[in-house]
Amino acid sequence: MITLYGFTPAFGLPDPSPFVVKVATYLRMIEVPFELRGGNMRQAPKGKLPYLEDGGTVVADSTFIIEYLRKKYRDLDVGSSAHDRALAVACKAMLEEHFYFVMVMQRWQEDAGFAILKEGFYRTLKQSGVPGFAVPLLANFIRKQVKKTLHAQGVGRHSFAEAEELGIGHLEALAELLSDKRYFLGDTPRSIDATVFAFLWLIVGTPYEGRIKAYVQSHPRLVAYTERMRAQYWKESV
Ligand SMILES: N[C@@H](CCC(=O)N[C@@H](CS)C(=O)NCC(=O)O)C(=O)O
Repeated sequence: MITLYGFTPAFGLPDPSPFVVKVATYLRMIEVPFELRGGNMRQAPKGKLPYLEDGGTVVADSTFIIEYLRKKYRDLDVGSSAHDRALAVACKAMLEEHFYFVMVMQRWQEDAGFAILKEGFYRTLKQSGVPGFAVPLLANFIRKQVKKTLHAQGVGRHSFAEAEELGIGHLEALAELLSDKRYFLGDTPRSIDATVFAFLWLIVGTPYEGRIKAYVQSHPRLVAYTERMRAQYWKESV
């Protein structure tokens, strides 16, 4: 049985990380059974979650995990055109390497976002054996580290209003590319749908309010796509 190591379920979603939800969704799309477990970042081969264990094989990073699953189990991209593949690569990079950091900024750097994140994060730290008195200290230390990462990446140097503006630009592009198609690339579900869906689900399904969420909610195509994917692959959450 495959084990996917992520964080812990939050806000009625299987995981608060888009990368974990993406892999879990791909596994559901190809109908391969797996167990989703809380992982330890210190044991993660690349110090990040998710990673996956399949028999003796350990694969880290959601992109390499999906590559592995495509090769070993089922490749949802068979038969897609070179143009569609290029579109998928561009869209994935936009969401994972740019938009993601706007989400991180909202959750970790913004006080309102951190107040929401803190509750689940404290619980996770306690469950992993951190003594009660040290939990807020460690949480603040990690928050500082995340802020440093955001600064180094660049998005953390903007005001949050500017970052939201960038994020909305990404979502506008996404809505335009999705258009009124059933799946991101047409009538057939492809691996890129796991990424697109994971990000949209986390935006609409978590209590981080603001212009990003309002933008998605005001776009019937984005909402309908998210609901469709959820009804198809995460029935129990509907
Ligand atoms: N490129 C990685 C990104 C995964 C990632 O950024 N995971 C975050 C949680 S959403 C993490 O584990 N961060 C811990 C850290 O940066 O120390 C993937 O696709 O799996």
